[in-house]
Amino acid sequence: MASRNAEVVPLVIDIIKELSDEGFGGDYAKRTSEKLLSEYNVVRSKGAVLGMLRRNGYSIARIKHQGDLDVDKVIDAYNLDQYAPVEYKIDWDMINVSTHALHKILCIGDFQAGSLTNAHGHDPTPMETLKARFDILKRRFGEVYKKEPFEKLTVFMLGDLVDGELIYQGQKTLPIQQQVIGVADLIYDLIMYLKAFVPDITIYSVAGNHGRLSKYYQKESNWDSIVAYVLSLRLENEEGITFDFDEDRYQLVDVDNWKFLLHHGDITRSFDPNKWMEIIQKYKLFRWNELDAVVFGHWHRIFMGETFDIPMFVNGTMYESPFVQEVLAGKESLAFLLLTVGQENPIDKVEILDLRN
Ligand SMILES: [Mn+2]
Repeated sequence: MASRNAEVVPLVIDIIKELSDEGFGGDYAKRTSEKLLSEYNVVRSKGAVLGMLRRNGYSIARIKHQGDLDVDKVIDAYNLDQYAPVEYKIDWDMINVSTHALHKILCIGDFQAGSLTNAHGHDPTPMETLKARFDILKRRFGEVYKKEPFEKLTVFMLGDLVDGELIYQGQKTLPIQQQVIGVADLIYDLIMYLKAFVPDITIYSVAGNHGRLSKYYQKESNWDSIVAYVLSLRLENEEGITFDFDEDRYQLVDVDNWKFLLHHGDITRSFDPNKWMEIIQKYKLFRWNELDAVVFGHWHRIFMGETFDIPMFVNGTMYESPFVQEVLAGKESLAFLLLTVGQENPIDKVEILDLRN
């Protein structure tokens, strides 16, 4: 009977591969934990399964997408000594005019729903402010679509859907239930609107830092995950809509055979692309040759660049933040990215949906 974690990890990986071959959706960690007990008599909770994977540089998404993992090889490959130096450059050339526009990716998030403070001071009706911006987003999307219709849409929800409650001193917000219910309604409404244009929609979501339940960081308890989960249930029976719910803060998702790493983007305290890449490496999450593109939110500022030839995108926001404008001395982008999936490159066109008016 396998009992040490080192012996259990390969078992876990096999089970997850098996489950994804069988086409099961949903909660892989829970199913794996159940299967470990029933078939191998090994007791590991769902949390322990996730923890084991993380410590060994895996995630469920990665295992699902990487059929032929060799545990020992990968652990060797992630040796700390082997970090390559990080290079960083912006390559604006990658933003070309599209040749083919079948499949687009809409990046949304950083709504910070329910914050009573914005760059202009006190906002007594933040959900109304937000709704007005959602209306602008719908209009922009409609304009873009009319110019260049497409058949498939992927939506990346990049976290900070809510502003959270009591996560830092002096934070002024609507009660969390109003944030959660309000933003879930707005996103649901948006998805149904998008569906009227594009009948085939796939949605992925990662949780943000503002979704945490207190000022202390919790990896697994997050309001953004709850909003995403509720949305996945509400959209479950909608024909043409797939919501791939995963509570992991990292997701490696497959879009037309390109592998996109999604993360909220709060893995450093500064807007520094070199640091982001360094940390993605340090976390031993993925090897570079397994990634085709990286997408972050969090920084409220549209950014496009590349490292090791991997394109990287940071999305904008819908929220005029006093923190970004003053504390980070930055100018936020009240705009969302609409990316066109390419055939030769993961992305061969970038459109910016201006949400100002
Ligand atoms: Mn954030």
